[in-house]
Amino acid sequence: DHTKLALPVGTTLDRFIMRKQEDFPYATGELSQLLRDIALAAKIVNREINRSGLIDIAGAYGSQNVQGEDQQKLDVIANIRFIRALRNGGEVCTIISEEDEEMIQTGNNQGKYVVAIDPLDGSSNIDVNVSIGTIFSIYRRVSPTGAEGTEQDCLQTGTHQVAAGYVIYGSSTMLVYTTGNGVNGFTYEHSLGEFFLSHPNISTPKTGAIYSINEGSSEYFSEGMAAYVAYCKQQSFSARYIGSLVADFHRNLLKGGIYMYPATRKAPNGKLRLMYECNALAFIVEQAGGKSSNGRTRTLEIEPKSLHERSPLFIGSSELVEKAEEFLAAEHSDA
Ligand code: P6P
Repeated sequence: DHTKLALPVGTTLDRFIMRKQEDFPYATGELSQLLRDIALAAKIVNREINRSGLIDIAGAYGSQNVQGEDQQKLDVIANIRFIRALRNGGEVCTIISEEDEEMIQTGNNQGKYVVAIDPLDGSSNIDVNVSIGTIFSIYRRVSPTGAEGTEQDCLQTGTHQVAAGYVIYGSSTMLVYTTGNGVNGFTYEHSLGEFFLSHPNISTPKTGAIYSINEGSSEYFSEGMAAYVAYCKQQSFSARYIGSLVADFHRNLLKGGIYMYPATRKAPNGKLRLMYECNALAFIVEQAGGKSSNGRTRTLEIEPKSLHERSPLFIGSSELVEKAEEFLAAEHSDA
């Protein structure tokens, strides 16, 4: 059998995908191709984001961008690029995107996969040069090939993901993903147009000293939520909240910590979307040894009811998530 080579740092993403495919004797290469299609779109979006500052300058003298086209918002551009890459790749029959109310049929009815994607989360941050990200989940379709994907194909629980990942467009651009055998991070070298393995086998610390939550909403926190935030302060944790989910998640994944977007009186199901934000990050964090829940139920086991449903999110170091769940449970037992 294949010796499970620990591929050296510096391996390209392409070689990594190829070598990992060899670990699956029956793999036919479609998922590998799909991952390559996503990486291609990420490179294109990365270039658009880096140019956006210039376009804005040009935009200051009218709404035209440097190509003389009508200036589109970056999340619209990212959505178009990822959908186009997935459509042209041929492996995906149906996409659900944060940017589109309805399922997107690619026309590849033989495609075996469905992708749920937030093409550019936190795009309100781009104008102020804060890191932003793409988040994606990949499922195998459950309906027979030869026809369009169905809502049932799209509304699978997170435990059915075959892969998930995110791109963070920050001080450097990284692609971090899992196919269920650990989490690996690749850093983009734009002068070569390649992603290189920089963070092999990411494992998140069991505990940490960082908590990420918007305390501007404290007036709307439940008792248990308020009690847990008070606990974090008693522990002298650092408050770190960038307001960009991928940036907050990525920092906590590497350093240890917890990100929370709770249910509040203002947002009874929280704000984040189950299918293309919570589930993807939950798969990644569990593969890295962390935890993710809605405060009570494991995120990956939440039964989706609609494409864009929201879910509260408590995600990060396992001991911090468990402690938050204890505080939230206490409020229910008192009630
Ligand atoms: P709030 C950005 O809009 C986003 O979807 C996440 O990236 C971020 O963590 C969260 O919402 C911020 O929301 O309500 O704290 O401004």
